[in-house]
Amino acid sequence: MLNIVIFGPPGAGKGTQSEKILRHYNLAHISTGDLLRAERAAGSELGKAAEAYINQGQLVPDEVVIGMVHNFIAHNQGKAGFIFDGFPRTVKQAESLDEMLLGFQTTIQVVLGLEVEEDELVKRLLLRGKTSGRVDDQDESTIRNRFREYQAKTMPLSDFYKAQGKYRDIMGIGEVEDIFSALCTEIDQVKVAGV
Ligand code: B4P
Repeated sequence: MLNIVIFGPPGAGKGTQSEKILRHYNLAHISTGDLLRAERAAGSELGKAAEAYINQGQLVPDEVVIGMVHNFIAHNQGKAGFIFDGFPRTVKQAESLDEMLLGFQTTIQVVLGLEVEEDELVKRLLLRGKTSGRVDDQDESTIRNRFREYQAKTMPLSDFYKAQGKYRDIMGIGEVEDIFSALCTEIDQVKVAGV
């Protein structure tokens, strides 16, 4: 199996690149952001609980997200692999993911970290906010709050995966196709090495 984590701050292009990677490598896509928004649209209890966190730019509690991901993996066995987009976002989530995958006799092969500076991210998210209808993309203070959450809780994950020898930095500024090609180069190296 080929299991990839795509990592980076809000607006770095995780969703954009995941769509391309999953088509190219025939993977199942787990975007916790999309799953949470679908729960909210369906009006489920989980979606209602998540809404306030998302709208304030905070992370949703670990146990909610971890349970959701476990269900997704269990219902998507038999795929060539998974691309994890926006998950894990805390060390607790990363540890749970390692355990979960072990239970399914597989592991993460590579973590691709998209590097984009904060001012560019704010521009991208405010632009998306004009058309996406996403409350968390509408104003700069919520967006800056998402960055604070990222710095405090998600950034430490890069060290977690560096310690496992799985982390790769990729420049996330430039043409979407060029970034995709840089990501594929890293993925192909891992595939050739048969990690
Ligand atoms: P997500 O849905 O994961 O949102 P994101 O980080 O904003 O998006 P992404 O980085 O994928 O950006 P995209 O490609 O779309 O999370 C939303 C919220 O859900 C979180 O704040 C949190 O509350 C909650 N949540 C989700 N997962 C969680 C978890 N595991 N634990 C706890 N809470 C969780 O790109 C953004 C924009 O940039 C797009 O408009 C795109 O067109 C543009 N863009 C992309 N690449 C570009 C490029 N190269 N150049 C110019 N623009 C580009």
